[in-house]
Amino acid sequence: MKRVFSGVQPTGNIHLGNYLGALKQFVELQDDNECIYCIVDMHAITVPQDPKTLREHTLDVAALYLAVGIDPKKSIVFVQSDVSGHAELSWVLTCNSYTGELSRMTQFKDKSKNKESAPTGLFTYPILMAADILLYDTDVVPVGNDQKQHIEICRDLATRINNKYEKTFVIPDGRFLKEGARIMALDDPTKKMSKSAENIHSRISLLDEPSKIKKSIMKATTDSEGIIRFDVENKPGISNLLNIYSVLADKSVEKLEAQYAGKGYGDFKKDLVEVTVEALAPIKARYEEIRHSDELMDILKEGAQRADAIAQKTMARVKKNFGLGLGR
Ligand code: ATP
Ligand code: LTN
Repeated sequence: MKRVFSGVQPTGNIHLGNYLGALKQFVELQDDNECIYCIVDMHAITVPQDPKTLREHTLDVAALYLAVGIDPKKSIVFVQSDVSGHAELSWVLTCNSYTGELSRMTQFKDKSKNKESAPTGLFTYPILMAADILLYDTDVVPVGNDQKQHIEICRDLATRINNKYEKTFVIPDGRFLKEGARIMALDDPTKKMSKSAENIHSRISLLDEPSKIKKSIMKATTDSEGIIRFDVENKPGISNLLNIYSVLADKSVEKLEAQYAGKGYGDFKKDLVEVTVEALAPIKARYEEIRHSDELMDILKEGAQRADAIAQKTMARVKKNFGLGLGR
């Protein structure tokens, strides 16, 4: 059995992109692997957060994890800040990293662009992420393509430390999404669907009402050709919608093209609204059931205890190999 670890930030608006790109894989992996899924609230505070909202969003993501099918009997689900090893290991890794390699991270460059000064946490974000992964002797990290650089720096840090000190860490592999599986924004299909985009119709959030889903899909940008054909280059809008339809209805894009031959975008979109509402309804129902329950709190508490037991073992090994503490 391989150990799988991944995390999602509690920043609200979990959307179809997050679901199809990340959460769906999490669910599929739990049958054949030992999975640990985290809500990375300490990553969220790399940018300013309102404390109340942050906690609500943390519980929202936790409930969504369970609602999409992550099973706490199979997987460990917990909140990052509930296990102190993340912050501890992060410091040890920080002392073995270079400002040069962190400066090359595109996420940092993007997020600090045009700012006079950037928060240090934004700069060291990849180190905390490496700590998340290495703390659990992780073999596989399922993430979106945008995280490739972060996985690479995690592997570099682990290799560097293993070469310098006794072998301390397992070197993890990223499990990246196929390029085609990236869900694009509905209003601008050249950009990825994103939590932070201002236009709410650019995304479909997992908890959107049917009327909102309808509006967003009917408004989605297409092209003037009027033919339902998959062609990302020339028809990014309709290709994105075909992609969404295909995964939600579990039908191949070719089948859909055949099914909609001679039909217009209006018909296609109407059906996609139905497919989407139907796919999200059980997720929403389960979410409502569990979001404010004691069950959710119990699952997260138990998850943190199980995660902490693994984390403590790793930290004992790290401290021994680095000569930290009393050594007993
Ligand atoms: P933002 O949209 O504000 O940049 P995010 O949606 O990427 O944030 P994260 O918490 O960083 O939010 O991502 C959670 C997971 O969802 C990651 O594995 C990420 O790669 C994946 N993901 C995010 N957006 C998409 C998308 N449009 N298509 C596919 N996967 C996505
Ligand atoms: N940076 C990731 C979230 C994240 C993560 C992790 C993913 C934080 N720690 C550890 C995998 C493993 C993101 O923005 N998607």
